[in-house]
Amino acid sequence: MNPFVDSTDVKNDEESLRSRAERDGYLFIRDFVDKGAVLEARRDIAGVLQDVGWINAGTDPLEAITSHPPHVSGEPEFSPVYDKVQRLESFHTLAHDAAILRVVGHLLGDDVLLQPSNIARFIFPTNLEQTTPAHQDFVHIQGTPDVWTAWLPLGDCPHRMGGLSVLPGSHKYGILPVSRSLGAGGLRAHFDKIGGEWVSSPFESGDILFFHSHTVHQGLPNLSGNRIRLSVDYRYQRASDPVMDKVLTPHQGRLTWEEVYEGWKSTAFQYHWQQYELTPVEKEPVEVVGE
Ligand SMILES: O=C(O)CCC(=O)C(=O)O
Repeated sequence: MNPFVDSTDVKNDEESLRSRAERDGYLFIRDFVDKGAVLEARRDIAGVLQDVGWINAGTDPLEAITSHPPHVSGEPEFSPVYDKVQRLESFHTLAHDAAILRVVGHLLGDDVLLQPSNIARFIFPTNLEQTTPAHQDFVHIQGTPDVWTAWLPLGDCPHRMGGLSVLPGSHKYGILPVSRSLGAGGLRAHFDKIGGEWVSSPFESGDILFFHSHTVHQGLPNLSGNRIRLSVDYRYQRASDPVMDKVLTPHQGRLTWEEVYEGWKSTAFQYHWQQYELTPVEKEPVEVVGE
């Protein structure tokens, strides 16, 4: 697979970042996010996964070695574990990384809202048919098309661990039809009318991928054999644009923010969206091909 266009050389050049984002629908920047904060989130999430036996006992949790049967989002066993991760301060704090906010500020202007519903992923190295299908985030998050997702692995993510790939320029084709699929989100975009080649690159800790809500992207299979891939995805939009009400709750909607914030050391980022007068909108039904 061809590599991402690497925008590390223009990471401080607002004009170039905007024109590349407009041209390709994504930006890939190396060595960008505070690695200490990435490591802290990895350590905390891996700690939760080792406590529940998903990462092997007696191994270094940071290695995320597993011989546990795979779990995927949506299964009853997954939810309580996911909710423990949703309570982690380090996981939510990373979304406020100053470098990330600078780039999304360049792309969106100065009233940037981090959608509170931050997402963590733990992708097992088995049941590869559950790899995230090609999709556009807008179908799931709605509100406004002007949303940029920041996807970053928590730690190195060489090709054998998969990662994320994008179809460059695909954000210019509007919303594509979808049908049911396995994998995160459960909907696969029909992107056949879009030409071009998928791109991806191995990630190292601190590297980041930004993409537009209409950009078609997909997970790559975790072929590592015995390691869980840990990643996070955070979404940013203008506070003055409509925001879908569901993204204002903790992801998957089971916890309250009071429960999430219990035991946090700092209040600095709690209820951060309440500084804005938001315009929440309800989710529109999604039309699914074949139903
Ligand atoms: O990490 C994954 O497998 C999927 C991530 C994704 O699709 C997203 O961030 O929108």
